[in-house]
Amino acid sequence: MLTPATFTTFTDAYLAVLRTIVDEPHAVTAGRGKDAWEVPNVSFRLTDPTARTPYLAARRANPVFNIAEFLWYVAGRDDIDMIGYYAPRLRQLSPDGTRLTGTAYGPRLFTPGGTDRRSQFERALDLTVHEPDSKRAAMLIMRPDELEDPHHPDVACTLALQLMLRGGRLHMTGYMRGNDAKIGLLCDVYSFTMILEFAARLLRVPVGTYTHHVGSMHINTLDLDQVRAILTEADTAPAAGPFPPDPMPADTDWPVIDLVLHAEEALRANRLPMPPADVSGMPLAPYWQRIVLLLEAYRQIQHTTGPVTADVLDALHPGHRWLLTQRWPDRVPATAGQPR
Ligand code: 5HM
Repeated sequence: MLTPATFTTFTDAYLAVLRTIVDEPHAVTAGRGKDAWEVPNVSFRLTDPTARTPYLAARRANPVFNIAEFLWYVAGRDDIDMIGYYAPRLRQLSPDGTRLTGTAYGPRLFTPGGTDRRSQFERALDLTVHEPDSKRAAMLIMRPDELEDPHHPDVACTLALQLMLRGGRLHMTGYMRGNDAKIGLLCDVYSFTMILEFAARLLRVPVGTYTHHVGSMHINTLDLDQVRAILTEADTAPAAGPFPPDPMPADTDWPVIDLVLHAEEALRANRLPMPPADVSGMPLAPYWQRIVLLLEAYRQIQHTTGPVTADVLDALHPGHRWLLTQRWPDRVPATAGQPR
């Protein structure tokens, strides 16, 4: 069998990867202050890359960070100001306290450069349009110069993302030198499949499959107990949901992203609240209005005290509500986590 194991949803792939490492680690690695259990050369394929969210209470995933990381990437940003607001731990990776290097894939993928003044993303999209069977639509992320300093705190873990238009559908392949299976895997597959879905909307073609190849798939030993709890929950607890699918609207384009980024910046700076009554007047599809409201919920968590307001929680995607309840139980009442 030369092609990877195939799963419909990311949840199934995530649990299979975690279980394989916990049950059959090939190596115990030490390095850069972290011991880890490792299985080298892991690959999987997702047939529905839009089913990208595992609803696992023990994982305590942060849906706000996931969407913010996608927005940070497509905005071509590398600043700690934006991403550190959603994930304070990333501040430690910044050599100068203001910018991230390897972790910031945005400038490498989305900032125009070179003699043609296009981004890698634009070139990859153009290739898939003008040469539909192209094998060249690869966007490179890790750079050779990142290894010049062997002690650099932040070297990109992703080597490349490749787009392939096949059978009328847009597929993506992600190639990573290393992936933290508990934390990074979930966030990386989330943002890469969002980039795939956005690219498919821009090209007006359906989303195909997402395939993930990783050189070193590992779990830090400090995370092993939590991973065992995640696996026990998957084996024994009733599954959360089901939550409705949430496809990105067909008319999503750069002006839509710019509007969402504008709202993101205002909310992060706590310039103004954005209650549903105001957001419903924004020229955005309900999907993107719900994303703005998720960022509003996070503004309340960061900048106010007390429970997140019911009007905002009621307007969210029920899966997002459920995840917020798991992550911030003291700020998001459990009843708000149930689909209504
Ligand atoms: O020593 P190294 O540079 O590989 O440490 C980076 C750690 O962050 C590894 O565990 C790597 O797998 C994880 N990581 C990830 O899973 C890092 C990045 C940033 O590029 C990422 N996913 N996107």
